[in-house]
Amino acid sequence: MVDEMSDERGDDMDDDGFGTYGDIPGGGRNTAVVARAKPKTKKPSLYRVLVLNDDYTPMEFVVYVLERFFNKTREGATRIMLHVHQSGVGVCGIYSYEVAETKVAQVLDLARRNQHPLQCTMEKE
Ligand code: TYC
Repeated sequence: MVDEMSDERGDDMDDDGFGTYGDIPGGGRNTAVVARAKPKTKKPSLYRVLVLNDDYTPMEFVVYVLERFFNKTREGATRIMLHVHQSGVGVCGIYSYEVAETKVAQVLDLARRNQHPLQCTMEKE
């Protein structure tokens, strides 16, 4: 058991070299704390939300999903839907992890409740 007030050598020397005021910021010396000039920030990773083609989901339902959850115009939504229909997959939008996750869940929930097999997923950009 090491007493808080003593050190490993068991003597009573204050080892920080700054006298007996080690608990005071700056150790009692005339010091100042300078903030970083540029705070370190991290851009959030982005995720693509993808919709997949299938043989059964009605085109109109996919267009509706793109309008409702991805804020597409009727024209934009139709273009994406047709691209997915022809190529197999398409990007609905690009979001932070949490937003992408929510949108995927909303699409899958609406599709399930309407008994459509529409699949939606996300991938890191
Ligand atoms: N292939 C579907 C059909 O012919 C339409 C469709 C388009 C389905 C896009 C899903 O993500 C999709 N009814």
